[in-house]
Amino acid sequence: MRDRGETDQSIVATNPAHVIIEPVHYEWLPNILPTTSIPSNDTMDPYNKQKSPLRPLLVAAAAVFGLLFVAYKLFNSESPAVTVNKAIVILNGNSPVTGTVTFEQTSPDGPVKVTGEILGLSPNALRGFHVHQSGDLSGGCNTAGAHFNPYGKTHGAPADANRHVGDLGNIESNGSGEASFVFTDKLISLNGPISIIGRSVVVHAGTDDLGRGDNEESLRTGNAGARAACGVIGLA
Ligand SMILES: [Cu+2]
Ligand SMILES: [Zn+2]
Repeated sequence: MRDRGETDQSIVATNPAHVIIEPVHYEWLPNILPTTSIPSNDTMDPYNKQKSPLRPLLVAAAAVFGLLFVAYKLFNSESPAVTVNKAIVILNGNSPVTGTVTFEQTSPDGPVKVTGEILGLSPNALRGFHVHQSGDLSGGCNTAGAHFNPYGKTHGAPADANRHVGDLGNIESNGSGEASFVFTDKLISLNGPISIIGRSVVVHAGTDDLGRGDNEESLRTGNAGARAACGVIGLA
């Protein structure tokens, strides 16, 4: 009995199945269970986006929005259009003539309203009144250049189709040598490529014949004579 019992115990202790099975059984169980149960848990995990089928769509949408934003910024980077509504000229020169002229334009393509108060003129006279090419008065009114003529026309009256843009005709003084006037002109502009801003206004010592003088100078200057006063057309 004693021998048998000892033999039985040694057999049990050295039984390979008994030794191996126990540790293997506990190691495999947790390895198998998680891998088979993870997929359902994974799709419900909001922080694990690596496996989300929406991820490529989100990336594509972000890229499209980014490109649209850049394109929008590029198209809107041009400077905003500024409309000039009013300009002013202070007239002075080598004569007793002084004055102030304002130009007003309510829309960039609309007519311009011209308002003036000029003193020191000959009494009851018509005096040539023009926009000249340049605002450079460094040499007095003589460096203001010719009549502003961006279309290469000949000199004329304000109502003529053929006229310099700068041809504003004559102003008329009263018995005290003062001229107060308001008129509108459709050709001059404070805006766009032929704006008169930065150019000059000249009041002449003589009368503008409006191109009807039947001579060459009439079609250039209207024979308006010397330049009595001038001023640069500035923003008001
Ligand atoms: Cu002139
Ligand atoms: Zn002219």
